[in-house]
Amino acid sequence: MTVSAHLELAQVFQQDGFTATGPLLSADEVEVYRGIYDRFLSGEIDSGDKRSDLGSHVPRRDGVRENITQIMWPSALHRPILDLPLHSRALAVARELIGDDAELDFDMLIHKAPHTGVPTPWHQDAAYWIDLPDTRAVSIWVALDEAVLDNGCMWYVKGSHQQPLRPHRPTSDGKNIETDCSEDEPGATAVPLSPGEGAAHGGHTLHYSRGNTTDTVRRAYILNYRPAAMIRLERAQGADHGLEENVRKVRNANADAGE
Ligand SMILES: O=C(O)CCC(=O)C(=O)O
Repeated sequence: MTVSAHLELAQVFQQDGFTATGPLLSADEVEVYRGIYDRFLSGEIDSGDKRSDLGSHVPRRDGVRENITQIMWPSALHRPILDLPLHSRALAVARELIGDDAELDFDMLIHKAPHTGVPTPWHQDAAYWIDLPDTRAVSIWVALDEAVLDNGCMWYVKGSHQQPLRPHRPTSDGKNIETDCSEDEPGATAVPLSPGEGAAHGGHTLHYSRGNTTDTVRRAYILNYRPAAMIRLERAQGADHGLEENVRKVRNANADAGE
């Protein structure tokens, strides 16, 4: 990408609170990530209690393991991911968008199986996080499948990053949070993506995705960045998005299994 294209990306991000990033992975690279992703989904790569159902506020359909599978910290659970190109490319984009001091805060997988039909509730990521003096943050959502309206491409609300954080309440199962918003909200914009393309949003940007009502999977790899000093501050307060506790449990389970 050229210098002016990066500048433009940063301007759109500042103005709207989100921006499409363009392609971050080639078709061949997408295949490699899909292979690893499916090993996580099948359980071949153990994710311990880092795996949860982001859609557990809705009863599960027969034969569906989770409504929305969320796996935190794939790069810590399976280190070879860090030798693949996405982390360095997404880091370069994050630095263009929020500054040269950006580092990876955490990564995650969010998957919507066919016909699960459960929307990701409207929320602002900052409502999940501890308060920090420097609120710069960016989340880069990378599609590994064609992401369209009916399988749950992301929606963002333009300009919502400049408004105060909305009140959030727990979802009905108490495991996640949601806020009042809808696709009719002024500025609400769907961002369909092709496999390998990304979209970036800030920590205060309202977002959501529809449920997957199609025959195909919707796999996304998500990388979150914030200033290195703020990550240190988070960690000092014990906020690591589940890294230590869960990695320790998986390591212990592997040791128990004789690995
Ligand atoms: O993939 C989704 O449906 C939701 C993603 C999300 O909430 C996020 O990336 O912060």
